[in-house]
Amino acid sequence: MAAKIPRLAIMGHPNAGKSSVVATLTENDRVAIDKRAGTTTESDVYPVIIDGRTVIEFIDTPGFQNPNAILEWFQTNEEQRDLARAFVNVHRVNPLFAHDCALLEPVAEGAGIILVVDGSKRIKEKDRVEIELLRLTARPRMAILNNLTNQNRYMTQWQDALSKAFNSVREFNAHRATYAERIKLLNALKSIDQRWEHLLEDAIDAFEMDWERRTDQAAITILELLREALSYRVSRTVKDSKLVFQSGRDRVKAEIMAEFEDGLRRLEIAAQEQIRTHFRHNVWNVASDSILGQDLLSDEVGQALGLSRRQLALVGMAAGAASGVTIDLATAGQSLGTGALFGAAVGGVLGMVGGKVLAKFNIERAHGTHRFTIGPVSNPRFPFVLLDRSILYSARAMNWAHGRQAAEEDAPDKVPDRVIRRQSFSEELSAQEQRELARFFSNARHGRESEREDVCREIIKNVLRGVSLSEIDSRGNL
Ligand SMILES: Nc1nc2c(ncn2[C@@H]2O[C@H](COP(=O)(O)OP(=O)(O)OP(=O)(O)O)[C@@H](O)[C@H]2O)c(=O)[nH]1
Ligand SMILES: [Mg+2]
Repeated sequence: MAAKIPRLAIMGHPNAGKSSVVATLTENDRVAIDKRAGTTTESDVYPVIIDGRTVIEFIDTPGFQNPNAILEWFQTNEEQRDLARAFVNVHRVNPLFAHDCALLEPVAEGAGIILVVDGSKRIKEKDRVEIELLRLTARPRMAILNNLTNQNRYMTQWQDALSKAFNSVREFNAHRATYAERIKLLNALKSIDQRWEHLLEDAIDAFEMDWERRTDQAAITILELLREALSYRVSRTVKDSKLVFQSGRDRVKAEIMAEFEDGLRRLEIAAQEQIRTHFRHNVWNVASDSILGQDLLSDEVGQALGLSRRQLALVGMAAGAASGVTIDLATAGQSLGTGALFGAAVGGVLGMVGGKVLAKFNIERAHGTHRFTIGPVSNPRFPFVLLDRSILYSARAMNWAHGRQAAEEDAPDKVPDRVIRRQSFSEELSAQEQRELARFFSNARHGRESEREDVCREIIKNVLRGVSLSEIDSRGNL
């Protein structure tokens, strides 16, 4: 019985990457994938559900075990109208054919076919057998060249062999495919069966709207993170008796500083988890040499991200002049009222971003106590660094194929993991956009609502749209 929504059975050799293709297309990184052949032993349906509605279904199947036997049966029964169904009907009770029946079952029930082949290997006789038997099913069918080892030598041969037997042949790399490439594949599926055209258009529309919504959610998450991080403070009241010696004061300050920094780190991690959830990632593997793997408050991160000194100064002056608000961008952090603390107790490195202090201490005295408060962040670079890192993280979440799971590979990354960029994301913004953000940062520091917050959200959203759709070169640069 033909299903109301497009259903596609993913078929091919054991270990061709079928489950990886399913995982990537359905954005499900919990599909079982393994380097050993024979991982998938039963067919499993993976629906794509958007707004509670299933828009397309992919069926992961085990690999072919004896395609020769199936092909032989097909060839001797060619007069049958529906070979897949006839085969399953005849062999269902025969345990010797249990595997083949499990494999052909979804096709027997009307699913279209996506054949996955490893285009980096030479075509063998067995492949030709599979290609021919799938042709004989007469189902709408597409072939996917999943280039497992980046070996292009045999690609033309594959194209030739496949194009004779399939309605469409496409290259699709389960480990590298981006959102844009997934959409392209869905578009190509339209051509393999006209009856699906409208349904697939609906599905693609749903995908695109969902992506737009997720991009929006990510922008909101980033804006919220910036607001929380910039208004964050830590206070502690300490009895005067504990502060008699300078060492006691230094220790208290160092503890509060550490708590403050940890708080900022935790805010970032919480936001990252949200972003990861927006893009449905559960398995995560950030390379240790990635900017994302390093401490938010480290020199490396501070140097790699954020605005240059010059841009920062311009933004600070312009934002102050334009809004009538005195923004402490240019001068903040230079007033090292707590120089002794940073020099002696904390080692002069912690709490610095771009060579400037992260936040200032405020000390109030009353009734035999000192009340220490640190925050909000006064460092002018910090918000831009945090923004850039959030965008970097989002770019990775958006572009990391689910089928790749946590695989470690030597092949160049298509996701910005080890970004080698001439400019950071925030440096690429227009001066006007930088000023809008600077104003938002300044308001956040003072706990004020920003009137033009939606403008900032749109700025961030635009950057995210760019990193999601842009072609990424082979060095992994956006
Ligand atoms: N480098 C690379 N490896 C891939 C790609 N696609 C799949 N693999 C790897 O190939 C191996 C097999 O992938 P699976 O998706 O489990 O293959 P399968 O066809 O479902 O295998 P069975 O279920 O055993 O038939 C895994 O180690 C994958 O990580 C790819 O595009 N690039
Ligand atoms: Mg599998």
